[in-house]
Amino acid sequence: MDVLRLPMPIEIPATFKEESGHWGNTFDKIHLFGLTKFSKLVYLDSDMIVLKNIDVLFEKPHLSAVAAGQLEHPDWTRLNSGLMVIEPEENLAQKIGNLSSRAVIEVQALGGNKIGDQDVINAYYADWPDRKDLHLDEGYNIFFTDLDVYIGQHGYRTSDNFKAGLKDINVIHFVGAQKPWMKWANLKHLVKIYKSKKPYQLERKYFLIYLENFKRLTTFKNSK
Ligand SMILES: [Mn+2]
Repeated sequence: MDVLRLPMPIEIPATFKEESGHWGNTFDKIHLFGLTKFSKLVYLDSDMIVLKNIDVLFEKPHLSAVAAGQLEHPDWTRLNSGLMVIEPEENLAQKIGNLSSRAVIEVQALGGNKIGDQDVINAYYADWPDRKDLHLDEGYNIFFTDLDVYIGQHGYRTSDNFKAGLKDINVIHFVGAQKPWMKWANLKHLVKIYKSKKPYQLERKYFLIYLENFKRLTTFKNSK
């Protein structure tokens, strides 16, 4: 496995440094745009599971990504940086990083007090919402909390529940501050869905699939 050491970290804007919590750790993601060692990258967050072969993404143009959650929230038009097709360019990471002050203004205008890499990338690619040619199907970045509604109401399917004419769920994204690999995650998730009024059967099912695979991987590592 090839490990690339990061150059200088990209600093999170001081205005939001205290408030940004786990998002404050995401700014290094911007360095992906400068990895000119590669002509094209398909980036995936580590809080995702891939259910189907997604090699086809290497045929997609720079900044292909998903406006994740848009079918449920029509005003969510910006790209989600959990999965992105990137063609790195010299100095591009720096140029994007330089827009963090504009991102701060945009986030404040929307009443937010947290900032992440995604806000900066969206500030740089401000025309992305109108670039329909870059919008991947939502099946490439589905929030685990939306699984029940996407399968129940928006025409999606998983491979173990094959129905003709439906759209594939290729990648599930475990968004939020509570990640499945954290301590007490399983218990906390149970409590959360127990209190929730929403359907949660598939959300729970895939949360457990993540845990199972995670356990398998860590057992493998420890046995070596
Ligand atoms: Mn993520």
